[in-house]
Amino acid sequence: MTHPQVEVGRGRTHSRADFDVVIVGAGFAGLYMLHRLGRMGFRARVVEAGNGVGGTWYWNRYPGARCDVESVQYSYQFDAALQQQWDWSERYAAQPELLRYANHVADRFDLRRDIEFDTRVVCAAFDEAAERWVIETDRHARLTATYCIMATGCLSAPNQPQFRGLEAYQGTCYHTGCWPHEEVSFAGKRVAVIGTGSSAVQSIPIIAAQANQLIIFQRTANYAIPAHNMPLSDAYRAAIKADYPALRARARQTMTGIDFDYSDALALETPAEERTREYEQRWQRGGLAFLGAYKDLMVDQAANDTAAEFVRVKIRQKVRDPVVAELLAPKNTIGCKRLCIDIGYFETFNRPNVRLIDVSERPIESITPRGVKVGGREYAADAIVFATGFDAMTGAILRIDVRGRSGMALRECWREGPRTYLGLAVAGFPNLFAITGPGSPSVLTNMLPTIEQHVDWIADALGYLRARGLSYIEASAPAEDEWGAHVAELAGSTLRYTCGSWYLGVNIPGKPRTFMPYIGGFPRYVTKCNEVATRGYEGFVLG
Ligand code: N01
Repeated sequence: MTHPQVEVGRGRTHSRADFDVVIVGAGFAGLYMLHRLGRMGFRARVVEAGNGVGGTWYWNRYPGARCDVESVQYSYQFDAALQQQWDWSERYAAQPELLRYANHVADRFDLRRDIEFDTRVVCAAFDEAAERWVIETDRHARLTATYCIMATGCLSAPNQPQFRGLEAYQGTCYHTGCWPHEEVSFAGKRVAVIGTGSSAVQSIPIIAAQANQLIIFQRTANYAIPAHNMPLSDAYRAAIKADYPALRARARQTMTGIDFDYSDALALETPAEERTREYEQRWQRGGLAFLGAYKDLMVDQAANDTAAEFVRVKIRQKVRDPVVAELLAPKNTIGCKRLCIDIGYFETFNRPNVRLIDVSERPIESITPRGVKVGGREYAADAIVFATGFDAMTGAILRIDVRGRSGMALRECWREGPRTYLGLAVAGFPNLFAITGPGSPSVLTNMLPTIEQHVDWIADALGYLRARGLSYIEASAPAEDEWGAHVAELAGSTLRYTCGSWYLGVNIPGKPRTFMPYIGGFPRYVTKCNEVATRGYEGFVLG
């Protein structure tokens, strides 16, 4: 293939790259990025490992998977007609509906023709001489592009702990993060679930209802707030649609980008009875807004203890066996790990076919050919479900061999923890962007608006460069250092360091302990991104 010579920034000429932009991943981030760039006339190509769109909702097909932000907000807002025409059926949409939505968006905006499915990017290297990215795939294809955008997701690299003996296990293994596409039935089976995070909390009640016997191996008990999921009425949907622009505007002003009721009151300045009433009201309403009850819950341990104890009391009321109830009652800071939203999770432990095995003191020794071994005892299982989470925030990017200037490996640059400017760009890696990368609010906010904000910012930046005949943008090292220090300073002021969460990378052996998301809240972050752009991409070097 021959490439015409094209003018690039500073009067340089190079042969034309295959694409202006290669986007890695066709989840909600990749789809919108492709749409935005297409509308701007950029030649963009998405490379996607799965054989369909949807990202998280393509892979996480485990029983009970659903969003924990209300569907009417866990949705795109970039297109008013889409927002008005799509009808969510439930308060928290289940995975099949979310996947239908992703497919609808791909079809509606005619995105599929620019997506290469069943293709995994294995390497992305910046060719300094030609000033372009060379992207290699597991199909031995080689694409070149001026810009490379990682839309690889924050929770998309499954964590499969390497238990001794796993390879000799004779039953069937599943991981919640890459569930089979065909129907899985646990009817009549003895099933083991390892892990009690959000994925386990969602899937355990459903697996328990099918299986002959279910054994859950819990290392750390988790807080869960009832979802009170329900079908949405036509009247409710109509009211939301009439209010959508205002609702979205209100959401943009909150720390999480979610329009719900945050109080400015302090737990420790509120009389105990009133506080309990407040917690009770939020418990009855259900969902993540529980932690919005008081402003000091995530910064003051004594304040946090009041909310934690409220939930522990609820767990003790729900679980009949006091020994099991005590094991299920978390002892750590509520909200330190991601809060779970449940549908009948704790009640499941009252079923006669369900057993809880505590592995907090005595870890799982091995997987035997017949099951799971703990404390010298084997628990037989026909199937094991690994609900063991993800190598979060950095895992999916680092599983690709990303190389910047002088062949510098991103894995090497991030050996002590991820370093980014705004979670969007990395010094030494020109023309590379991450959507919801480490150092941005991402997982602490509603992912859809957060994705849209990043996509819009990146698209605007590329438009800015093109309008000026430039084609080169790179985060400067001082800007990256300053941003990293700011992210770390804010994180240090909360209670988020008090537990071993995936936010900190503690769940992955050998991963550096760094609080990865930006904790300063959505409005503050957006203001900063806008200022950077308004000042001619301050902190970036353009050319
Ligand atoms: O993963 P997790 P997840 N031996 O890391 C345990 C999002 N999400 O897939 O806590 C024994 O939370 C581990 O134990 P511990 C959401 O943001 C959203 O459930 O490390 N146990 C933990 O119990 C969520 O936070 C939804 O001690 C081991 C579990 O496995 C994020 O994804 C639904 C172990 C992993 O929990 C991740 O959730 C699902 C070992 N060797 C997920 N290794 C929604 O509702 C790990 N564990 C939208």
